[in-house]
Amino acid sequence: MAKRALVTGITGQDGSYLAEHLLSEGYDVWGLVRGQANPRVSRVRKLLQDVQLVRGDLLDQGSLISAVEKVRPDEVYNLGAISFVPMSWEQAELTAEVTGMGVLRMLEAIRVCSGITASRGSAAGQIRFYQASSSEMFGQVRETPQTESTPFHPRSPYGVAKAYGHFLTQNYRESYGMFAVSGILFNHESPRRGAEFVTRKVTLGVARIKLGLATELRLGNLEARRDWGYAGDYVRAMHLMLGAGDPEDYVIGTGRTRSVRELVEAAFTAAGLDWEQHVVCDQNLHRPAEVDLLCADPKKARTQLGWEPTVSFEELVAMMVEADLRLLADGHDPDHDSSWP
Ligand code: NDP
Ligand code: GDR
Repeated sequence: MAKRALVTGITGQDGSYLAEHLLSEGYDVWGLVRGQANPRVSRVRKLLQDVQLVRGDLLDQGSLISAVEKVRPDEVYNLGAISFVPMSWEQAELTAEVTGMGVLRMLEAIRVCSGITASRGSAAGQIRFYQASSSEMFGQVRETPQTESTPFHPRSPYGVAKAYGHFLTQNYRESYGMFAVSGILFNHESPRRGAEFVTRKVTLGVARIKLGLATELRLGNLEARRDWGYAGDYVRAMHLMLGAGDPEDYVIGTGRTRSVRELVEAAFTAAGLDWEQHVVCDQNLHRPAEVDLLCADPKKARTQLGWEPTVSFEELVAMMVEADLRLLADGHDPDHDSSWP
């Protein structure tokens, strides 16, 4: 019998890559979709024809119980979240509800559907749970590089909500013996990255300038440093974590850190442009509290899971610039329509 996976956040960047990976591994993949007429659902149907969809919302406990009852998954990947950090200051309560409390609701749905109580632990055949935790939990970092045991100091309502979900996942593992793991993933990008995140904003900006559709690109803090990798590599790590012998948490990243300025230089250079002619620094795009430096130590994932990233920073930037040049040349623009490369 094929294994069944239920993926929340199927309409997002990671949901699409994870679904493709699990399908290639022979899984029956179910995606949780929300809303009455969610426009992103048609993109999923086009891109991921073999994925089955089930309705549900991380804000609605009953809907998650119904989804778990219907799908009867072997594995649940909780990728759904309000994931754009600046939005978490504007809608802090919603972020806490979706990104933080949503984890509780999903874990409770699994617990209730599996008949697990404090006195009756999980039996064989239990549902395995993956939580999409984030390097944003490290925030104002206490050490570099960051490992599984680096203390958290989140700098945004998003980071705080992720820290809640992370500790709750550990707590359900310890309280109920659930196979619940947390992947502490550093920034990962792709041609499917949302246009609001800095990598995609830059590669789309470069493509617009190259094609004569724009002359400038407005950005915030160019000095922030991130450990950027390729999303296709990172979803493999999620799957490996749920296939491991024991439920443990892992840091996933490349171990190299670059500034936003270096990202900008690489992307403009890939298109044969001089970034200093086009980039405008805009104070309005700076954050109330910034995460200045992130750099992963992925040693545990390498030694215990055999996980390695395969795409370098330079290859990633070139891949995204090329994809956006093609997309815009074909007359599509993610800021104006819902096409998805
Ligand atoms: P995206 O922003 O691309 O996708 C977020 C997904 O969450 C969308 O499918 C969205 O669905 C869904 N969602 C939002 N609100 C709800 C809700 N109320 N109920 C159910 N689903 C909801 O994120 P990514 O794919 O980049 O990231 C996946 C996860 O990994 C997120 O949890 C993110 O916080 C985390 N993460 C991401 C990293 C990265 O670099 N990409 C790094 C570390 C962690 P809809 O279409 O309906 O809005
Ligand atoms: P991040 O990603 O906040 O790290 O969260 P983002 O790409 O939004 O920002 C990275 C860094 O770039 C700086 N920056 C800008 N960012 C954006 N979005 N737009 C700009 O114009 C701009 N100018 C400079 C930011 O200040 C920041 O320092 C991502 C999300 O995917 C989270 O969900 C995930 O948990 C973390 O990565 C790991």
